[in-house]
Amino acid sequence: MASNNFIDYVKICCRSGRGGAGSAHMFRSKGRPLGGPDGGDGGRGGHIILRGNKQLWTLLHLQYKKHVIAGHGVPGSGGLCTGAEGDDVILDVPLGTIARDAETGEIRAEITEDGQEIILTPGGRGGWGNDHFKSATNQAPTYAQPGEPGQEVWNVLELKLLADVGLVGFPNAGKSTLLSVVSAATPKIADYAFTTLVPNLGVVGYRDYQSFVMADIPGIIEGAAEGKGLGLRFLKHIERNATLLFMIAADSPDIAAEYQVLLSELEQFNPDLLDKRRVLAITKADMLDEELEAEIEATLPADVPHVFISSITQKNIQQLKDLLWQQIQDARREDPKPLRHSIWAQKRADDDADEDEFDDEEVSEDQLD
Ligand SMILES: Nc1nc2c(ncn2[C@@H]2O[C@H](COP(=O)(O)OP(=O)(O)OP(=O)(O)O)[C@@H](O)[C@H]2O)c(=O)[nH]1
Ligand SMILES: [Mg+2]
Repeated sequence: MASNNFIDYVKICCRSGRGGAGSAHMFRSKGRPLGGPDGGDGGRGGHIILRGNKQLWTLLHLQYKKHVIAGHGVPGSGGLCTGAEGDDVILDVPLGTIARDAETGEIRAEITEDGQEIILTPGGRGGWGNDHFKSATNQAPTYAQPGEPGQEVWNVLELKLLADVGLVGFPNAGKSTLLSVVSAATPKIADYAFTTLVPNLGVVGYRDYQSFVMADIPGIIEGAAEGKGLGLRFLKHIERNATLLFMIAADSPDIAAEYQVLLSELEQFNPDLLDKRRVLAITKADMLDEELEAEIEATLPADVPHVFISSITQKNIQQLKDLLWQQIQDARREDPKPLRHSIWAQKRADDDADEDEFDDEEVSEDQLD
């Protein structure tokens, strides 16, 4: 994934089409001088429609699209002819896109499924022709309705990735390395802080050709809620994840304290994040001997399942997957809907059949430096 092409926020002015006016036409023909009203209705104005597209994973294609304008409806005409509808504009967006009114912040649409269509800005209704208004006391109305005007609304489209597991940790904890080892993703990895600047997604192959989606987001540091480091803006991408995998390096001076810092930053961003299922991974465990591991284990928080892993030696990677899978299944049982439509899951489910040896994949030297 080209990292600088990840756009998760765009603001667009949407102008829907005006409805066509109804016609006030009177029927006339030889032998029927008083033919009566036969004005047709105007066509409705064009809608602006959001459509889910699982092939997309960013809003990049909308970045420079500031105005979207739908067509106007055509007025009705004599002979009870209804005017044509205005042309709709369809905006394809990735799954997980939310549309808000830019002024009020009100959520107008949320796209979670491929092919799902939601009218974001409805076109104006077409006016009724005079035929609708004839009655016993007014058999030849000369009145017809004008078309309804269209709407002009500034909308914000925001993408919140739909993944099953979100990686949370300080910079350099080894998040991207883990993603590169368990999935086919190739995130940038280096031994300096903030290597990852935009989220990366990877599909993790699991036993029996199953898979789940993991999202690697930029590292969080103490004070991120006040804007330190890259801030918390990327945390929105784990808001809809079923499970959070906290990752803390084994060489951290105080693992329990670091865990608390991460929790409190998450809470400041959105307290609901604390209701999610959590797993704690102590990374880089290849640097520990058994004695040290036991010593660290005694200090770990009791309220969260933990596992010592090493992405480099593959230590406990399968155990970690088992643990995550179990949590994902539990979460899906509780709330089956939102995570079923993961962006890549569908695509990779087909590919997975060819990848039996996926779990045993060796980490290549290139991936690690
Ligand atoms: N010894 C050892 N080193 C590791 C392991 N996993 C990652 N590293 C090293 O730790 C450094 C940081 O790894 P990254 O995966 O880039 O860390 P990150 O958490 O993605 O960091 P940011 O993107 O900056 O937030 C790299 O030099 C990796 O080679 C591991 O299991 N064992
Ligand atoms: Mg990284």
